[in-house]
Amino acid sequence: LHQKGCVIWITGLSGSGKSTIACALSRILHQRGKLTYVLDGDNIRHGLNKDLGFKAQDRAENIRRIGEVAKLFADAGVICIASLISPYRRDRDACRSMLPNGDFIEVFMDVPLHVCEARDPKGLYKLARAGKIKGFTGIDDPYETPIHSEVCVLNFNRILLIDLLGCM
Ligand code: GGZ
Repeated sequence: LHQKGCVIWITGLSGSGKSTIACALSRILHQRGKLTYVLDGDNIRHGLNKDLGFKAQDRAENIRRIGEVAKLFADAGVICIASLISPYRRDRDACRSMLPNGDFIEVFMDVPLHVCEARDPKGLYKLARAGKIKGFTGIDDPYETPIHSEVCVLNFNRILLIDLLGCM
């Protein structure tokens, strides 16, 4: 296998479509003969990171660990797709700085809160609004919008995705 690894870091609110795009991206790259691996925040919180909650410090540690694992995958020549809310700029930038220039591709799911909230696939926004989940991103916890992301996804469809990845 002669493939250079990298990290594609997908950030955005809950319900913004991070996992969907991560899966689609992985499938398309596979079809092109690339080796990929998806690290999904929500999944990893059930295993490697099951000791972590949602306070700023725990989110920072969640992101740090996933950043380290993603770097290992990239070192092994895998295109690692990390999909996490990763709400703090400094945590995302810390992951970026672990990789050589150009090997960390930040993808911002630029979906407004009201759209995510209307989707509410798991009913979590409803619970957050009712005060049954405290510190929910976008409701009573911050999300720091990326300023220098490589890719900004406003409206996801398969064609757009293929265009974006034309260079891979
Ligand atoms: C945000 C929360 C919270 C709180 C549970 N805030 O959309 P989901 O449901 O399926 O994925 C979200 C996931 C967030 O985990 P991450 O590892 O991506 O977050 S971070 O990068 O900030 O560490 C959401 C669910 O967990 N969830 N409580 N309070 N999202």
